[in-house]
Amino acid sequence: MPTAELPRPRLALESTLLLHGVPRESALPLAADLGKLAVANGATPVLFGLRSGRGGAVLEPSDLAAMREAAFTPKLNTSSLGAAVAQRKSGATTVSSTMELASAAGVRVFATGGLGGVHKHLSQRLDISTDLLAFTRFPIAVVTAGCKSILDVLNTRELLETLGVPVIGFRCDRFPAFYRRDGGADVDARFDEVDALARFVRHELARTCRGIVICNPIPPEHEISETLWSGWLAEAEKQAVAAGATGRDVTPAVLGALHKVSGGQTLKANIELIKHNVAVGAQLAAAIGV
Ligand code: PSU
Ligand code: MN
Repeated sequence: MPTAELPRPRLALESTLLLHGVPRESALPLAADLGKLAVANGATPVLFGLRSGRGGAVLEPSDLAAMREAAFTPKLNTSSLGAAVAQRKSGATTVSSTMELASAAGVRVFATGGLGGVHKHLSQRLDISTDLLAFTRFPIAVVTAGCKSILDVLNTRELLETLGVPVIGFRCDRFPAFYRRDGGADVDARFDEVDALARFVRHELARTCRGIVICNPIPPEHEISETLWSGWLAEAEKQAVAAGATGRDVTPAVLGALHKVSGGQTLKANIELIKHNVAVGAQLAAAIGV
């Protein structure tokens, strides 16, 4: 269904976190839970991604099920999206490509888990997610638990500043980092009420035609302690390096290793923070009304 026909307000969701961010068996139940949460909080969920042979970029549950069964579904960012469309390939959209597709469809709010950003030098190469650049190009508000804690969080925050991207705290003063509520840096401004945030988002999108980062920290009861986190991360990084992960495979490899090393605790936290973002994103979309 073209997104214009979907009842408003709409909330965009991305397929990479479902197909690459969580284990295979969690993808469909998580998608169903997110859909229900969006509706319960006042918005129609729209899941973006490409399924070969199917027109448009909106995925139905049956598309997701088929893509989950496939041996491999590539991650598509803004650099690889166009060729995949032209060649009618399947692919999971990341934050950057979902921002591109959703904003073109007139959707104004998108909920994800955590942004990509500046990677640590695990593979001895410069590796910066195009998610950050996408905020300078596509007018959509992205509700996120900050950037992923596997990244160089402080340099990611610096680069958002350099790019002139507004980083807004929803009920927080600090830039969060996924499993951690405080990533060690500030936000540009804080909003505590959904209605006031919605008024700001509406004006800012119209004024700049660029994106906005809405930081929604992981709920305190699901936050992972600093000590546990640093131990797990060190071990997961070792495993990802030993497995030879580079480029687009680094994020899924480190997240996958973390879920194993932590005995499933990072997966649980990951799922909880995504749900929290979808609930807040749907409330924001409902208040904006688009
Ligand atoms: N949030 C999650 N899990 C994920 C991602 C986000 O909770 O897997 C995905 C998003 O799609 C994001 C991508 O755009 O990871 C970043 O990948 P890279 O670092 O290769 O740009
Ligand atoms: Mn990269």
